[in-house]
Amino acid sequence: MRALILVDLQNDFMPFGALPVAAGDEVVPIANALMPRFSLVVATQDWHPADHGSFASSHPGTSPGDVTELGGVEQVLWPDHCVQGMPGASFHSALDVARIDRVIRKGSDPEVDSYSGFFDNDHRTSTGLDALLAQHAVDEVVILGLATDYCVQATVIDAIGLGFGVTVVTDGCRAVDITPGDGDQALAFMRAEGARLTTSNDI
Ligand code: VGL
Ligand code: ZN
Repeated sequence: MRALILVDLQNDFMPFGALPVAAGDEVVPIANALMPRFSLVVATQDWHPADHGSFASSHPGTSPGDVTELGGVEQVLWPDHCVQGMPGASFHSALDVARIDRVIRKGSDPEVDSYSGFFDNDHRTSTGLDALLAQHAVDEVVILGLATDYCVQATVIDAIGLGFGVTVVTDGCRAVDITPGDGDQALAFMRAEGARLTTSNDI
């Protein structure tokens, strides 16, 4: 059984959002086109408390882009984004949310970030996504969303580690690209780790 995982298709990661991903909105129609082909669609949702430790605003004297440590792991500091209940945390208004079977919220613990849809960045706490997929006898996941170089990569790598067959829909992903090329490098890394890269036409 195959499931579709949509990563963080939220307003704050769109070009008009607080943590903008260039052309991030272009992946929404791709998600909409693919959802009807899957009997299980899961969407992850970055869901931070207002004082989350990944926000530069939570660490006086720092700026977005600075690197620190959080939950015992390296942490890039971000602008405030995807604050629980705020419009920036909502899914893009054009996303066909009626086709989403389950939403997995992540990043709620202020003391550790959660890029992956499966585990917090310290790998100590599960979001429940693994159990949900097991319950539906899923052995293959198809993944797209935002952002390639952070939450997509982390979700893909955890899915591979958990034993799922993983396909990344490359035209359904866009990168933050703090350093130009980060997104391409992330795709190459995912492929090297065992992910299959394809385009939405081939799903
Ligand atoms: C993400 C940075 C911070 C993502 C989430 O969805 O890739 N990136 N929080
Ligand atoms: Zn976040």
